[in-house]
Amino acid sequence: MGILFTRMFSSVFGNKEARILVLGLDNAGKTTILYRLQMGEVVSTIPSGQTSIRPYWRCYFPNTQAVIYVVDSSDTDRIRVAKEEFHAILEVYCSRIPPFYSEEELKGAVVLIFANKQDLPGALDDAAVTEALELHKIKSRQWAIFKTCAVKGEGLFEGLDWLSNTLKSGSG
Ligand SMILES: Nc1nc2c(ncn2[C@@H]2O[C@H](COP(=O)(O)OP(=O)(O)O)[C@@H](O)[C@H]2O)c(=O)[nH]1
Ligand SMILES: [Mg+2]
Repeated sequence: MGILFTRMFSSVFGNKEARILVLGLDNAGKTTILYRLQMGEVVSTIPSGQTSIRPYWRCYFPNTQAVIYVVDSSDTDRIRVAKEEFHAILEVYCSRIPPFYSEEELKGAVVLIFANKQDLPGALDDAAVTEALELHKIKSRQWAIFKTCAVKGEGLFEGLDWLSNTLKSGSG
């Protein structure tokens, strides 16, 4: 379900270290994206899939500045599951359960959504994914959605630019 990495490459993030959690259903394109971006340091891969492992994500959340949520925009059969997982993540992320959380740890966390696999026929566009994921329900957290095609590397840097600027502005 997720990949955690730190220290995104310098052209986007300067010398700053950022701790970022990449999440999404299996097959969404997470590994492809990280490979494409040649992310500095992939810290760990969280085993995918089952709802039962969801509690373990929490261990990765403290001091995470951003979540990148990757969606297979062509997988309309599972978009609803993707939505449920997404909101479950934000709920867990928002909750304040010692010893995992403090208000401080959560303050800066922003959310970048990649509407991936735009090259595939029938892929939902960014507006449709926004609707399907019910992104308007996100409260008091900065977010943005970008259309991507990870296999061609399209849209990824635009998304990371937004993330970088948002994190730099410190208002996330
Ligand atoms: N057509 C297309 N296929 C993609 C895209 N991104 C990833 N894939 C393919 O989707 C499959 C799953 O990708 P992967 O990165 O392993 O997904 P993960 O399970 O989220 O890590 C692989 O066969 C990728 O080549 C994309 O933008 N377009
Ligand atoms: Mg993977």
